[in-house]
Amino acid sequence: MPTPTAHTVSLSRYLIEEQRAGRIDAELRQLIAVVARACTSISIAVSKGALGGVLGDAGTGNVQGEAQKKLDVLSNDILLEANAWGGHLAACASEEMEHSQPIPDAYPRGGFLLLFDPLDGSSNIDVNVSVGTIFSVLRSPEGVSRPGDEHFLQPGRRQVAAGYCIYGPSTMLVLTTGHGTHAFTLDREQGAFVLTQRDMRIPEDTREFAINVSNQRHWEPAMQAYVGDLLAGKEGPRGKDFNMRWIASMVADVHRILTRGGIFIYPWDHKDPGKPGKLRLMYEANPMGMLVEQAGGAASTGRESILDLQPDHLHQRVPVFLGSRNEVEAAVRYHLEAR
Ligand code: AHM
Ligand code: MG
Repeated sequence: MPTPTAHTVSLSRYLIEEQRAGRIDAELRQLIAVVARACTSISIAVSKGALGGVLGDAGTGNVQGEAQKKLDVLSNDILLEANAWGGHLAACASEEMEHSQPIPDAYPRGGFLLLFDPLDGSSNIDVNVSVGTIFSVLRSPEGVSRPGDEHFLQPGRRQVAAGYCIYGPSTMLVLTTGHGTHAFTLDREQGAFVLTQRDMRIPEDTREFAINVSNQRHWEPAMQAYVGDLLAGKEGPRGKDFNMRWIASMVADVHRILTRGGIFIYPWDHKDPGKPGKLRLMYEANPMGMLVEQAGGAASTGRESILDLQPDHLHQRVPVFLGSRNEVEAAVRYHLEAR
């Protein structure tokens, strides 16, 4: 038998080998395979664009009062349908639904809970910029036969798997089950994801940051000071020039950071004091935090580790600082010293 090269390991083979090594069980393997299949369907819909009649607004709003795109609704439906009947899940929760949904009584319920942002960055769809699906997997608490919202409220540290699928020039699935972060590229002819990067590593230092600077006047003083020092470049206290990138699609910004380093920031601001940040803990910050930590990076609220937060509700928002470890630690220092 030929020895497998990196590009001959399909996602199915990778998952079976992980199961054989005792790192995942058959149910989790099946769950990840089903999510990957749903992402392949979403990728097909996204790539059809105007030809598929899928662009534009759905004419509805989600639980957070945000206008939904047709593709938000379609992606949510694809993920729900794909995961309903396999017997591996107990319940699903989505950024697009007010409450979690237990698996219908008609099907067997499994031991896991799945959370997802079906199409993150969807404001970018109509301008043909990369978007993606983000997902997080938790264990369903023992002895609970029909999980409700409260059973999802577990710290990110308890995730057993997390990942995203980016719909860009190529479609890629980036996955962790707690043993490194690995990237798979969709081979459209074969209809299969193929391992193209094992063990992604984020450089500890960086000269690149990602933030929506249009919110600067709403930031707290520690943020003003931190970004001010980045912008001061070589002549400032950091002693080096920084480059800036902002795609406004978290999956695309995080993918760049997993590929070449950087820091991604969506801080708290007082534009809308009722909202502690824009990004959602359960669907965005936790899964991205796990992927980044598994690649050697760090993920913080600016004051504490994201993965250690005890969630208090399903759609909770948090400030997010993630990426190159030393840069995240530098940003955290500005916040802690300002106390
Ligand atoms: P969404 O889940 O409604 O798409 O919002 C999340 C997105 C992230 O992908 C991105 O980082 C951020 O919102 C961009 O925000 P802004 O438009 O303020 O730059
Ligand atoms: Mg989102």
